[in-house]
Amino acid sequence: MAVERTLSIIKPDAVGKNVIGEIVTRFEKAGLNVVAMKMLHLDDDKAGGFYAEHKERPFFGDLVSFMTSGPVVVQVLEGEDAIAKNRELMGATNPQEAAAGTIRADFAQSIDANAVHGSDSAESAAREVDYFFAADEICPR
Ligand code: RTP
Ligand code: MG
Repeated sequence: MAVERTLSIIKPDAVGKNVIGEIVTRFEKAGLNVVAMKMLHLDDDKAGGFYAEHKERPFFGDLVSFMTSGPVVVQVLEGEDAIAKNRELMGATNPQEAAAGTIRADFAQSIDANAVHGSDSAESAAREVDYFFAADEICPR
């Protein structure tokens, strides 16, 4: 399996619950390395551009409001099969459908306030990492 990079966001609900460290620990214990990390408070343009693929969806306005409601932590995770591994650790989008022991099952409230984002494909990962990080902000081990 190939070493990949994926973009992770700890969303405003999880930052507000003070579980940044608990979430990062799950990545580290699963063998994913944090190779870039920063805290940001997104504005409408930055959040809307990030979720541009969902612009026509009925939930887009709520999604942007939620993602700008407080600070987020954006990270680049690197490791074997990182994209799928991160999605597995996150659990289903709707926390009520998320498998026991996943981040969303343990920390998320609702389909809107669902604790984390993770890139869903190699193409999204490349775009999303570039969206938040310059090359010299990424520190491979
Ligand atoms: P994310 O992009 O945040 O990692 O989440 P995801 O891949 O699991 O889900 P996605 O389909 O990309 O949707 C992005 C975010 O939009 C909200 N959403 N609401 N009300 C709804 O039906 C609905 N569907 C999606 C969720 O907060 C989801 O994380
Ligand atoms: Mg998505």
